[in-house]
Amino acid sequence: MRTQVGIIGAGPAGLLLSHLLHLRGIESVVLEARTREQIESTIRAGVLEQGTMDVLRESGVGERMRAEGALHHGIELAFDGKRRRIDLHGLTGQSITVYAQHEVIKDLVAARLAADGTILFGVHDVSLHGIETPTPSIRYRHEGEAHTLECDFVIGCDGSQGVSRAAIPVDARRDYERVYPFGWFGILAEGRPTADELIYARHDRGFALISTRSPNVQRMYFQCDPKDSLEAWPDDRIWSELHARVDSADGQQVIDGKIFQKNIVGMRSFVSATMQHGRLFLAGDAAHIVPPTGAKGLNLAVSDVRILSHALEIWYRSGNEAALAAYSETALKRIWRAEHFSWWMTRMMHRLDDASPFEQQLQVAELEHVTTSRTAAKSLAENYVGCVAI
Ligand code: RFL
Ligand code: PHB
Repeated sequence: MRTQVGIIGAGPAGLLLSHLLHLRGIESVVLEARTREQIESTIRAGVLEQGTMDVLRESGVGERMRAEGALHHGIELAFDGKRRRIDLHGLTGQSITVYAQHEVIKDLVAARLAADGTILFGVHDVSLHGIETPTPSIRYRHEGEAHTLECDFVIGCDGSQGVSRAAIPVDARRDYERVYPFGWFGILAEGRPTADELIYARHDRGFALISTRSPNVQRMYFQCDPKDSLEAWPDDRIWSELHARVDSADGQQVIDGKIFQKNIVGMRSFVSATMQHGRLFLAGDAAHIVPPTGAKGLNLAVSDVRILSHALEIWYRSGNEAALAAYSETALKRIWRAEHFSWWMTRMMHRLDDASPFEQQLQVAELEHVTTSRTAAKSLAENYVGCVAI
């Protein structure tokens, strides 16, 4: 089989890239290891920046997001028994939408299939060939048979566990990494929202986050040991931990409900630089990971493919390689900004077991500062909504 752009991975990066290329008249094929049902039901991110909403809307896949997503104009920071609001819209003129990542995936899959796009689900044994030549190819197995996809470019959108990054020789790239000694325990629960906006809570017992999915389904997380087991956390223990960490002294309480899903995720910061080698380009989690405290991962995947789709369009229209050659450098500026913000939020909000009582007081002092100084709050807000100058 032959196409113009071969894309590995049908996460938000791969699907959106395929969709944006199609709108620019460029053909692509997406190869995905999992089934359609699996990618459409995996629970992950929830917060879309204004820029992400704009791309989805402008490219014609924002209808359900607009109708079913919840527009939030602020977030709350809870610490020392109180809650303080960061007025995102008042400080930046921009807001965020809470709309689940797997709903974005459903919208993108539907758009690609409606346009007769090719997404092959359940492929395996994917390998990359000839990426240093003008005629790269991807070999894979699908429905028991071996195939080769020949293309002009290979785009690795296969997430943090994919095969694409490893195709860049080690002496041509540098990996930067930080692994955090804690994880997040995530739950989905039936019930009404605890508050109108997301609550990020710092407590001596550890971090907690109250998010939402719909008026009847709530998403909550709390800091845990990454090696903890789901069995160690019966529902009663989860609710008492969330109450202990989030309830405020003036009586505002987390609203309990029936828990129907539990998971534990580790926390890591990671950047692979470069994001390009020959005719291979990396986008999204394949190239970088942020801890979820800044809600940046999905938004970075979107900004990568937005830059890449423009650069590919220029190449196909004029043969000019300058934008493609600048892709890695252009994308990495925004990525490092998000890496710093995500690390900073993580460090400010989590219980750090190696922190001295002095450093713990510094966390509270920093929270007091970002919630009382307009300048500091504005910096947090600009980073959170994604409109910071880079
Ligand atoms: P994905 O979504 O991991 O998709 C990669 C796809 O590639 C497939 N794949 C392969 N296919 C073929 N051959 C192979 N060899 C393959 N290897 C892998 C996989 O099956 C998969 O379908 O990467 P992508 O597209 O770069 O998207 C990145 C985002 O998914 C990720 O950054 C976010 O979910 C991170 N994240 C958040 N981001 C936000 O912007 N806002 C948030 O509120 C937010 N919350 C979160 C998050 C991530 C979380 N977890 C689970 C780490 C909350 C959590 C708890
Ligand atoms: C979520 O709703 O899943 C979510 C929200 C904010 C974050 C991370 C995850 O920072």
